[in-house]
Amino acid sequence: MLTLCGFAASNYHNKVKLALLEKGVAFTEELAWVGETDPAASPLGKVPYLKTPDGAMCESAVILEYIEHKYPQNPLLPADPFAAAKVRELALFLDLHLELVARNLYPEAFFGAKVSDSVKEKTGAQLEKSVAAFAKLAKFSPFVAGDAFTLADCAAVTHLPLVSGATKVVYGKDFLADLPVRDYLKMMGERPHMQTVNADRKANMEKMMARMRAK
Ligand SMILES: N[C@@H](CCC(=O)N[C@@H](CS)C(=O)NCC(=O)O)C(=O)O
Repeated sequence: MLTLCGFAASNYHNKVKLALLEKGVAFTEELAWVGETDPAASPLGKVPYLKTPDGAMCESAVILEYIEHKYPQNPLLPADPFAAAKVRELALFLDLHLELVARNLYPEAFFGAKVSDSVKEKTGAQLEKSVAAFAKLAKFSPFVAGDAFTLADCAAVTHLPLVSGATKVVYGKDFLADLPVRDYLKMMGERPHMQTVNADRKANMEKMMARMRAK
């Protein structure tokens, strides 16, 4: 049995959770807040991490690859190696060039802290380039990598709302406004497993905010 460790307000946790649900792989969840993680499983203290009968691993992209290899049912990657590489390319873009960059804005956008003007400037310039590049790769036809639900959707549906939200709050402009992201998220939000992920996210977000207020 697999155990997904982390917390449901985390976009990376939900990226993996959605993949497990869509593939129909049995798993349990174990609550691990930042600061309360298992250092042997996640040496950087990040979530999510996955406990398996063979041992634990961290990094959501690696976890998705493991799940895909181990449980081939309901594949989240095309069989053709080139098509699969294009899906991975998009998933990596979403993690590395969009989410990780936008993350610099989260303290101000979501947690009531301040981000310096120089960080805002650098992040804004980087995001403009990243979004333009992402627009060239993304298909939204109707899924982010084409006509099938893939692991790139697991990243897109969990990261894009944060990129939109953070840029809207910090710059007064949604950097993804020219892409069909709203329609895409609406369509994805109709998937039953996404509804589970979103309901758990909202409930956990309240707990996380209460924890932060108590500190
Ligand atoms: N590259 C990591 C990123 C995971 C990540 O940044 N998770 C956040 C929560 S959404 C976290 O654990 N932050 C705490 C930290 O970075 O110390 C992955 O793909 O799993």
